[in-house]
Amino acid sequence: MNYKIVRLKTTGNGRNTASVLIIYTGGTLGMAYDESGALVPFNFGLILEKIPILSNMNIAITVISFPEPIDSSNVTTRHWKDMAYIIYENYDSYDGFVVVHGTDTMAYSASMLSYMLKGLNKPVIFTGAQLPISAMRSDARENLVTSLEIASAKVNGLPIVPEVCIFFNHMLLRGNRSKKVQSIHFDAFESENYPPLAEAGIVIDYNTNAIRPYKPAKKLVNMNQLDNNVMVLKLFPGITEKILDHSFSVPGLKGVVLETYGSGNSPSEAWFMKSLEKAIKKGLIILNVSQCNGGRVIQGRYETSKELLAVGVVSGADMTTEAAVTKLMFLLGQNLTTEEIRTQLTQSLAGEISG
Ligand code: ASN
Repeated sequence: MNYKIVRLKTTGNGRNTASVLIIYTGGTLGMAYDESGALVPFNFGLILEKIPILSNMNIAITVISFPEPIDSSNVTTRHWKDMAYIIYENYDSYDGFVVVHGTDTMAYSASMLSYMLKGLNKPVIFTGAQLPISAMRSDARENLVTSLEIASAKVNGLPIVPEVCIFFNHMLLRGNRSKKVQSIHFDAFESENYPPLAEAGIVIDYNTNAIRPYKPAKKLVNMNQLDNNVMVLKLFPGITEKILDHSFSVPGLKGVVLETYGSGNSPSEAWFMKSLEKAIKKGLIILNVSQCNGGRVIQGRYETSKELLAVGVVSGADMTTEAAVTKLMFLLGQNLTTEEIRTQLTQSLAGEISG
């Protein structure tokens, strides 16, 4: 693929304490107004013109751009493979990575990368902005500058945050625990079921107890086999048998994330349970996550979820939908048996689920 690579001239060049690779995929952060007033992706290699302060950082910064920057609503499995490939190929040459990405699907991409980059021991910080970099009140500068600082932060020569995260509006969150919750305000992301990994105020205050520890001797493996024959089905009062049955019989469908109510509840009517049971017997994997942002699925807590357990629905516990659907695609791509996938769905691959 035809990536554009640009080394930025930072003052520290030669005396830099760390090196970071920025992977520019697109999104609002990297947009600027053209002559007609429309927002278009700008040449990210010229980022120093937009944020001159970057040149004062003691970090050697390299930018690699997707040939065609995308709005993150257009992200596909191919883009995840590209991101993972770029990190894998450049892994030994940099202390950390910043992925500039649109906010709309950032939580999906960060979740997927956390599974694909097995054995990761370096920071991979996703960031973006609610307002384009050229807008007067843009949040782009703060988000990008602090992400670079976090991606290069070390203590005793070891990275402070050796995992895939999202940095946005002063908060560093575990990527596979995050969710976009705001489309207007600057605090776009939340991680309801896991504490923030850091908060950036006058200093960056790291929550070391919550951060995945550095694992000596771990080697990075690029697990790039994915299978996207999956879907997310959100329950709503009034859902019909026909809709459910048809959804489960989509040719090639292998896995469904079922978004249930509250702590994992669903209608308990016979036709509903029969439809699930039939689908599971056919080999479909159905994973139960809650429509609530906080809390967890506890199958069997209420009468209305007891039967889900009995028919073989897998509990997604406190996983987000974003972490769940990407985990299904990831596990389905790994040549595992249905039973192995069902088991691994309930276990933590990269800190996405509580034990
Ligand atoms: N539509 C944009 C995107 O996700 C939204 C943003 O980045 N704020 O690419």
